[in-house]
Amino acid sequence: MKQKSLLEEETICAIATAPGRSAIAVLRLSGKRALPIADAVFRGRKPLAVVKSHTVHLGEIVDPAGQQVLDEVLVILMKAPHSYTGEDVVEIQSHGNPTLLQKILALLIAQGARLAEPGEFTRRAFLSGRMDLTQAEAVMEVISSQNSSHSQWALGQLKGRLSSKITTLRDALISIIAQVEASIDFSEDEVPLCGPQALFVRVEGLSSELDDMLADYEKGRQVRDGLSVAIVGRPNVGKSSLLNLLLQEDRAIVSPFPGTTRDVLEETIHLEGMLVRFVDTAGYRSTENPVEQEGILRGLKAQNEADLSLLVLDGSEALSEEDLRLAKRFRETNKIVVLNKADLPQKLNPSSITEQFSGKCSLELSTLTGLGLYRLREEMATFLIRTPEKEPPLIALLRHKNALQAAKSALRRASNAIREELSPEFTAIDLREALDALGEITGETTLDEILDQIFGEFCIGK
Ligand SMILES: Nc1nc2c(ncn2[C@@H]2O[C@H](COP(=O)(O)OP(=O)(O)OP(=O)(O)O)[C@@H](O)[C@H]2O)c(=O)[nH]1
Ligand SMILES: [Mg+2]
Repeated sequence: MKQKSLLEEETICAIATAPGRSAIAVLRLSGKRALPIADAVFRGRKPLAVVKSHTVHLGEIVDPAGQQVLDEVLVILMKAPHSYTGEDVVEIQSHGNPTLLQKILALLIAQGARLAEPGEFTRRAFLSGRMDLTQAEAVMEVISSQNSSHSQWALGQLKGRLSSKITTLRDALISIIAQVEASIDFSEDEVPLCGPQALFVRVEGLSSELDDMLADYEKGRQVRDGLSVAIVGRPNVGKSSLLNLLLQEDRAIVSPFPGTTRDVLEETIHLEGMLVRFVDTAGYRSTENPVEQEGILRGLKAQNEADLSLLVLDGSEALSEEDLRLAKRFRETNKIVVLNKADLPQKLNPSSITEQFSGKCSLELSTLTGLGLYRLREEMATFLIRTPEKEPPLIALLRHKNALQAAKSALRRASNAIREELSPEFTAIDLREALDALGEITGETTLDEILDQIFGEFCIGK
């Protein structure tokens, strides 16, 4: 990605709507020459150069070379600085035909516009100060969100929930730094300074605010990534059959041969309005086969990361060594034991199994007849639906978590320096490091490579 100054010289264009046929599609132009470029191909009642900002105009797209009319369009004009990018922006609403769109795009490029890179419109919005980095990231989150709590969270971030929190923290930190730096340059007789004890309390106060935000990360991650349920158990108990039953489709291979599933298989379904990712895993057993061993390891990893696990047993058989060994690997509370094959004569009893396996509950199921499915769905929903938080979590992105942790370590070093009564220069260095780490979240101190990475994940046209 080029430097800011060069970037701003160029006018960019892109198709902003999804590929394929649609009733209407949108092409976007942004930059210093957006108006003249659009005027060269647009024939309306008046040239765009003379109309007011934030107005809509009906007209035609005409190839300036042969004067051929390509389409009837609506053009929306948003002049700098009151536009998404902060630059002059023209949006062309044409008919949603891919060939036609490519032709209009080619006309804009022939007039001097350049095809935008992924996320370049939003990057310009960030560079011109229309939004900070957390808000730019939120744009992508709004587009990619798959459930209502994720989109609500993303919208909050877009409106600046996280930015304003980080700004408050940075302001508090700047005021502490000012105190420390004043104590380097002046004596207490010259300016009123707060003593080391008061300084220590202020740094610790900030540090505990960072702790609160970090504690929210796991909740935030769940809001963003959705919930996951791992289906685990020894071979042949019916895990893949259960996945197929939940999905109501023949997704995973089912066979009477133990060791059929070798890799993790993931599919998402709606459960009481929540999106839940179900992960079918390889049957757990001792094996010399390296492929199967790898599959089992992946299954255990999925189980560790899952919000809930379904430990599947074969109710028609006595408990085996493998059932018992696997049960030991579980955290106490996050499993439901499923006694499958309830259509066959039973050897296991649900209530004694719940006790023995310290699970949340045990229930009988037959993937063959569907018996017990309704209750299983109910139990999973009760487990997974938590009372909605009054305040959605502030952080959900790993990048934010890492920066907060870096800020926190720097604050810890600053606290130690104050407690040990080291020279204030040391405290000032640590506090400045914390300030930079917080600035990375909002984009004040973010390296170009990181910006490239963030905006590179956007779609073209956004
Ligand atoms: N009678 C009966 N048979 C079942 C039931 N569920 C699964 N089976 C049978 O049990 C066998 C194993 O089923 P799978 O779903 O492949 O078992 P799995 O746990 O995924 O096995 P691996 O992938 O080898 O770990 C198949 O022959 C299924 O038809 C059930 O509820 N009742
Ligand atoms: Mg299987």
